[in-house]
Amino acid sequence: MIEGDTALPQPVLLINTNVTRPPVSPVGLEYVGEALIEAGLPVRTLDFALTNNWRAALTRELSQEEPLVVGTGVRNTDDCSFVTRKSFLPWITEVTAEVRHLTSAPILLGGVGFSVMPEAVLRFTGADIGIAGDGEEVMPALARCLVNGEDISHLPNLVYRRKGNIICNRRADANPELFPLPRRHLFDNRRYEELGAIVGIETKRGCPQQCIYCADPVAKGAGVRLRPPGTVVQEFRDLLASGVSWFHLCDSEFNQPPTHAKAICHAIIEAGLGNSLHWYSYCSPVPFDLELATLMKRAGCTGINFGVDSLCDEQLSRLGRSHSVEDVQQLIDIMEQTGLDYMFDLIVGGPGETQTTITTTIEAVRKLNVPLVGIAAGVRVYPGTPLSQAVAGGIIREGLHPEKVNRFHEPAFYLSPHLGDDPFELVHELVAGDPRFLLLLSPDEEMSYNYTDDRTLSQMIEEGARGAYWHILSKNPG
Ligand code: B12
Repeated sequence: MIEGDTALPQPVLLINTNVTRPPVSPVGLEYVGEALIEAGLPVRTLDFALTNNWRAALTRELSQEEPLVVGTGVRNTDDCSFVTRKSFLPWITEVTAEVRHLTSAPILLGGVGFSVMPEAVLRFTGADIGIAGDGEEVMPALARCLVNGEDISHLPNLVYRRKGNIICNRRADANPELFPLPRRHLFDNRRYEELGAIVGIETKRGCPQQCIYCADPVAKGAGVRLRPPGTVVQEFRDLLASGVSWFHLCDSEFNQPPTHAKAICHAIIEAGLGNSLHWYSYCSPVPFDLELATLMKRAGCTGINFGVDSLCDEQLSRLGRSHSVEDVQQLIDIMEQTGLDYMFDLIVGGPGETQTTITTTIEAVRKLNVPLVGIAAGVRVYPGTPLSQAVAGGIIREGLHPEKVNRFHEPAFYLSPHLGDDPFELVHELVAGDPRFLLLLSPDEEMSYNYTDDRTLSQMIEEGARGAYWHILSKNPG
């Protein structure tokens, strides 16, 4: 409870704005909401993904009781596809304006998308405050300050407006061992599963890898912070009890570090949950071994998405990856022995990529008989990454789309200028209709694996398909 307070403070309103289909459940909002409840602060929720008329729902909600603050989730800034470059920020701005029209409560943003580029998002959307990075510790502290009318400028992770400027406070990564146990009752996860979502759950936070393009160390921190396996198992149990059995781990890479991944699998197996759960995860190609793959399978893992990026060693090293093509060959052997379904994600068009390196990669996919491969052509340039630093430092001058990457709210991409006149045609020619290749295109294009409002995927889900979206698409007869 808030010390010295007897009357219950106004509630914090948390809104899920992630409305694309198939849906993705708002795990981040649940985690911050549960931290508020644990601190004795009342929480109300509104889920635009599960309502037909978001304006009416918002008006109804805000006419009931003035909230302390309106927390609006920014799960994605855009779809990260070079082809579509669909930004979600105009949508968040529209929501922010409507909230502003209906209440004088401050508008607070947060979420993984927000954390990738907090300053740009706060500026663009017109919101008042944001939390960049972990929300569990700072959210209750912020709410307390707002209840007591205290200054917020000392709080870590806050981004806020002062005298026409945007101030970004220092980042402080929280320790998941101190988080309250998420009970996962704040949003309707069961309804999400009915609509084909695979419900998110974390076993750790942060990513120590140095991939030059990746936003995960920016949004989540480069230091890995582990959750105790017992609390992860309890969260699985609670979700199972609420009728959910399909999951996607929200770790950047489940196998970083492998010791923790194994400990999580052991805990699930020992709790007797291995046969009740179906879960998917992202993994990096190294470190990975047969013991881990076997444990993952026994613990209910149904499929793995490996961030392989390229099957050309020189390109892997330019992307800052620590694995080699030989490592990937060993990985394939392990996966074949275990019989777990998997896919590889590739990135085409990074710095130094040429027609030759792409051809080498696609040929290796066929030679190694990789069952399913997703290709993203064009690399998203995120602020705070080595790639964006190379752009800012003038090391990279060509290949930028748009040509000037200075307003990060517009999705900006790098595509190697050494790929001929039509890099997309080149990729199409190389994959030549081979159904094992999915491409990051517009959601409804043939072979696309852009999950934001993909009708084929939604249709397959409506007909009963379940699982990770790549897994469902891999079974698409068309
Ligand atoms: C797992 C995952 C998926 C799974 C989701 C499965 C599931 N059930 O969750 C799948 C494969 C479906 C997927 C799809 C997509 N994904 Co994805 N995904 C992730 C991943 C790995 C985890 C996201 C997550 O839930 N994290 C865990 C939660 C707890 O973290 P969090 O949201 O940050 O929450 C914390 C704080 O931010 C804060 N917080 C959260 N919400 C709020 C709200 C308020 C008001 C406040 C104050 C605080 C707050 O508190 C939380 C606890 O500390 C991230 C990368 C990463 N490592 O995070 C990419 C990531 C989010 N995805 C990304 C993208 C691009 C997509 C797609 C658009 C790809 C596509 N074109 O299809 C789709 C979007 C689908 C959709 N409708 O959202 C990008 C987004 C980048 C961006 N520019 O915004 C990321 C960052 C990957 C990357 N590095 O590029 N994804």
